[in-house]
Amino acid sequence: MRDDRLASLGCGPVSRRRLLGGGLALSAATFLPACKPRMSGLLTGADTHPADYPTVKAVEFMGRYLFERTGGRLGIKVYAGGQLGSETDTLEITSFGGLDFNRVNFAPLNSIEPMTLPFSLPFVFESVAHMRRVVDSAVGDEVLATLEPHGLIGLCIYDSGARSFYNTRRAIRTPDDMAGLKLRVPASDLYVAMVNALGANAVPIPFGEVYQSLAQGVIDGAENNWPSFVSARHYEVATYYSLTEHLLTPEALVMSKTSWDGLSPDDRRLVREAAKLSVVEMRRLWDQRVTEAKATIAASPVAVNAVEKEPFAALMRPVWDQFITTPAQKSVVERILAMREG
Ligand code: GTR
Repeated sequence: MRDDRLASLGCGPVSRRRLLGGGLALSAATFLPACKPRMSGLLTGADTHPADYPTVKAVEFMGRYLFERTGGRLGIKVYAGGQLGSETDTLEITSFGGLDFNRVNFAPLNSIEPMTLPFSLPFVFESVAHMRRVVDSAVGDEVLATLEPHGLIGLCIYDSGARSFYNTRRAIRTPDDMAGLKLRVPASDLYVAMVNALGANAVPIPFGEVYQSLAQGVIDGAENNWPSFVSARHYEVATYYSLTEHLLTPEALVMSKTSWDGLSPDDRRLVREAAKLSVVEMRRLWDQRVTEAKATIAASPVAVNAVEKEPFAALMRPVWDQFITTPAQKSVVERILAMREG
């Protein structure tokens, strides 16, 4: 993150060595912010998506709600478009209190907390309705609560539709078509295993670097939902979109525990209330956005093809056993499956 942006967040750079010397284990960032807690005023948020994306709009909706309810004492400024760094980096910054809010996919949370893995399993959700039923149940709250020891307060869960594979080379109809393709995945060992299980080569790359990597031929493809495929302009270079719909993993809005601890009990209740209401707004915007993204693709040169999902599911199934190992994880998976209709 650029120093002037850190400064605007009230942060000064601290060297990795100093933090490690203080006994903190860091993974990605060389410089992390040392920030003053902002208990009131304009709270900050990060999102990898552009300013008009439903997740950004939903958090801004939340900010307006807080602003109105507190007579202007609290508000939220979202730094959109990945301008503060990758989701992995901004999560680290959030957990140290350098950012107040962060909207991320569950994928980068997988490496932080194993209890988030059940939501990222391939073909675990049978439909968007099933995913919404699960995240709206106690399971959603329980999984969000597991983030607290990592310095993150899980506030709510947003939709992310279905992720499918797209690439620059050929239509994917059967797993054989995946052979040898270099496919970008988010920073999650589960995603790497899932894509490699299909015979492709998984390449973890931050979302913000995917367009360039596709355009330069560093990778052949990636996987994502309709809105991301369009808004990140990946469809301009990857002209085969194959409807594997292997993941219906949702996304999370988290708050820094440092910032949370600085709020009064009334403000905490208000933040939770605002987050809950933002889910309703997000789903409305999301459904619209999926329709718009599909229309954009229909009017583009992208070839979309249907896929028989069973052979993909069968090859990906072993990653369930590889990543779901503890009784607590198994119980969440069982409860997710029990909420299926089919
Ligand atoms: C999107 C998601 C982002 C990010 C991205 C990715 O669907 O909304 O948060 O995780 O996928 O693939 O990195």
